[in-house]
Amino acid sequence: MPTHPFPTLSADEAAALIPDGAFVGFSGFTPAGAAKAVPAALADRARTLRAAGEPYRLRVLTGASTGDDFDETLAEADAIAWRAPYQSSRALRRRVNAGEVEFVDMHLSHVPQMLEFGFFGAMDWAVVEATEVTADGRVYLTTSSGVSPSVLRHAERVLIEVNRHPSKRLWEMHDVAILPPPPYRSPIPIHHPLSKMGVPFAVLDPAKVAGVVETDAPDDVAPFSAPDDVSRDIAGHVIEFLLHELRSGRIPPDFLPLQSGVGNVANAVMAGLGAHPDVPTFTMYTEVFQDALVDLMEAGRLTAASTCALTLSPPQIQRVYDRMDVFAPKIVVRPQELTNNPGVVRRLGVITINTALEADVYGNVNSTHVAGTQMVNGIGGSGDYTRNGYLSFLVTPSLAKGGAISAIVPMVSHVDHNEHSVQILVTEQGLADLRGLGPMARAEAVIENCAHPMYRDTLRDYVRDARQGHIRHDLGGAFSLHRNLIEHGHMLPAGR
Ligand code: 0RQ
Repeated sequence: MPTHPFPTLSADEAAALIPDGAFVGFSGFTPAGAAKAVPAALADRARTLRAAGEPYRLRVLTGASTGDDFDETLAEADAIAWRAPYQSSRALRRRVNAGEVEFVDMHLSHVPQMLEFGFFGAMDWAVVEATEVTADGRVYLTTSSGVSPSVLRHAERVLIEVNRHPSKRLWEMHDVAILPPPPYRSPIPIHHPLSKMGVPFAVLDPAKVAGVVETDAPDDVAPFSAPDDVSRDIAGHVIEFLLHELRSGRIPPDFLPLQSGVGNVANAVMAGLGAHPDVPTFTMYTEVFQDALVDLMEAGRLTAASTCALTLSPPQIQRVYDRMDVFAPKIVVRPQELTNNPGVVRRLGVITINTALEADVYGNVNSTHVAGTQMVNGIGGSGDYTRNGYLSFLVTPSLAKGGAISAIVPMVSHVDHNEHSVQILVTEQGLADLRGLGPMARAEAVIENCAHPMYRDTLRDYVRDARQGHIRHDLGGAFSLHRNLIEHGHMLPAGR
């Protein structure tokens, strides 16, 4: 029996309320906590209306990426006109790169405050997943916080998806706060990953609730595959370096909180750190709590985690739900303007590990655009952390596409993290510690330690023959590897 006074709607009835062109904020930070029933119904509505010759395309804002049943479904139905701030869907990526969807690639920490400042204009609708909504407007969020508290506050009308599947005890992990606009901001009272500063629910004006859609489904999170040799080698270099820093006293004996991006390399690093006998127990101040962390927390290796989302495959989230007495006191789920807050990341001294697509010999990093033009996913939270980390690692395999692509290039074809933010670059070949190095010493460290041997001569020649300056570049040849790739399918020059 519902405990709220709001009308219960079918997903189709809910979707019918949202008009063409609406600006809609959805819950979801990765597939965790994403709205599940209404997006599919919106995609159906778009297809039906298009068949009748009527347009139906929305402006879509979420916390970060979502699952296949959200972005993929909406993009396949051509129901998205504008999208921010991050995505990881094949169909949506295709439309973004074809120029059919306007995509705004943003630092995730900026999203809530941009809503608060009015930078996106008025938000028409919010669709947010919850375990419960109350008559007085408390919304108990599910497996992510993301941008949900902000869209609930700013949207003119709201639909709540009440999902029966997640544990009703998730509220014990949530800490919701929205920063007021400047100039009335006080210091953020987060001094430890488990500090709490808000309340365990989001709030809205109950008069805005148009209805509740009931669901009963887990998040669509795929389990991680076992790390491959390349991921294991990268993880090995990161761990060896962290141990060296610990022994040298540059990391305090009780360690510092860690952040790691999504993906198999990140998972391999975390699993490797947890298994290493010389690494002390540690904490995390991160945006995504992934599968490997459940094991580490159960084993007592990971003692506390602050996150924006519990991005866990169904078996792993079930383990959390089955032992809430163990997990709830050790995890805080926060909105993204706090998990990714530059000031807090710097205050806590977070060690950050994120993934690059390509890096140049001077340490600039491209995490988003293949050959400078083709969007992959977006910058996500990697910039929030990299710029402000105590130690900031960027990791990548040295080769892509069977060696046709070198991840180390003379000049990146797009810049997400510049040389001023990137401290340590790691591939399976080795690690370049760029701290305190000028451009020429950086180039040597990156080429000799990180580039794949088959590309080293080409990169050495580039630097040697480039125009003398503080940074050596040949503006005519800086993208010759990218040009080779486009012209004959391989970055190496003909004959090498
Ligand atoms: O393509 O799948 O077709 O083979 O890019 O590469 O090696 O599988 O690595 O899945 O970790 O993705 C940077 C995209 C890496 C991701 C990026 C091709 C490669 C493959 C994927 P295929 P891998 P990953 C936390 C922080 C930015 C956001 C971020 C990302 C595909 O990590 O989006 O860090 N990061 N957020 O073959 C052409 C190159 C290439 C290349 C790899 N140089 N040129 N293609 N590929 N390097 C998350 C949140 O913010 C929520």
